[in-house]
Amino acid sequence: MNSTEIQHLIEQHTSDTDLRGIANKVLNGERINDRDCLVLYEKAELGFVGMLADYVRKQKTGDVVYFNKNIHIEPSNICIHNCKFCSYSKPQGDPQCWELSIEQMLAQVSETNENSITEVHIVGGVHPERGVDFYCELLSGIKELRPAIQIKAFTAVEIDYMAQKSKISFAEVFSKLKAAGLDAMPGGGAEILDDTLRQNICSSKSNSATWLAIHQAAHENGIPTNATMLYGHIETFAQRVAHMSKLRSLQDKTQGFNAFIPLKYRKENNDLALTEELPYIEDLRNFAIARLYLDNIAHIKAYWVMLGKELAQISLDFGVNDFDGTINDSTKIYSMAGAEETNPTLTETEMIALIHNAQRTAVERNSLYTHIKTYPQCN
Ligand code: V47
Ligand code: SF4
Repeated sequence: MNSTEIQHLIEQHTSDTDLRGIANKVLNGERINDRDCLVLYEKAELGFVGMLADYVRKQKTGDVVYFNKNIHIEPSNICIHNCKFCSYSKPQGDPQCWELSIEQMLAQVSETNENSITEVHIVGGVHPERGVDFYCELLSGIKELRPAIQIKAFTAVEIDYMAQKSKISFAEVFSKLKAAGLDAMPGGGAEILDDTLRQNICSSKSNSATWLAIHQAAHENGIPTNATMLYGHIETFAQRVAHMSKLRSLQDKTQGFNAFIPLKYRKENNDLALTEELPYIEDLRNFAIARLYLDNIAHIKAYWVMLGKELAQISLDFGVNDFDGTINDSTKIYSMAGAEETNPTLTETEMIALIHNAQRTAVERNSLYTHIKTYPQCN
């Protein structure tokens, strides 16, 4: 639909003046403010935000849906923190904990066929005995084995611990990791950037200002990053808006965020012990509202492993333009929390079919969003 058709529909079906005003802003290419965003969360129906988000997505990135070919390496699930929503971390000595040696992790990379992946994604628990030198050895080992592979690694929480353990600044941590082969950073550890809420759900880990300072330092040192938002637990709509507002302000300064990734809280095996998960309609509304508010972040990513393939495919009509990677059954973070995909893997052909079946063009990208190959739909 073009903007005139959308305008016409809204005039016919929406009497709420706040919602009409927000739609006008979006269709005129104006930025919506925090109050507008809260109004959308509180009042807007899925069809309303979906139609607008689809329009904005088309303007920004056209019909392209990005994916990449990657594996995840999870070095250890031993963690000094004890976040209530985490189903993954275990204390040292627990029968369910693991810690992989550098040799074991390099073997995971060697097992992939040459040229079958372009990215290794590395995230794990904050292991008390592992610091920046250990991780530098891992990164340089991967680059020695496969120089063309890009490495997207470490949440801000892991970077915070590396800096504390070695008593160096975030910039110094990035300089070492970059020299060893770090290309980009994932968006984990953000949860909700509200310190009162963090005290309740993840009290010991990096606070909001630290998370933001680490991403700013990454951007200033030439490392692009992603940003996540863990939603659907005990946060309010206002806290979601404030979270995205902090990300939007930082992005105005640095332009260093590549993608925003809403992560739906999954309830199995964790101490938050909520009995309900959000209905799908709320996941879709959340994607759409994020697309409307985060006007300066190019990509909205649906992490299909957590959402399931079908919901991820539907999300393409609600502002999403990125599907993350093929993953190859290499992550446990979500399966342990009750995610849809218990053995997540998609072949390249399946990924392309998922995108084509949603009438979109599939584009393989690398970690920095450089196009590798376009797969147009064959009608
Ligand atoms: O920070 C932990 C989340 C994150 C649960 O940047 C949970 O490309 C839902 O950040 N229910 C780590 N979520 C994973 C992550 C990520 C994943 C994929 C791609 C990228 C990227 C980043 O997982 C944590 C936390 O927010 N998480 N427990 C749970 N029960
Ligand atoms: Fe540790 Fe991350 Fe789990 Fe928190 S979410 S306990 S930081 S692994």
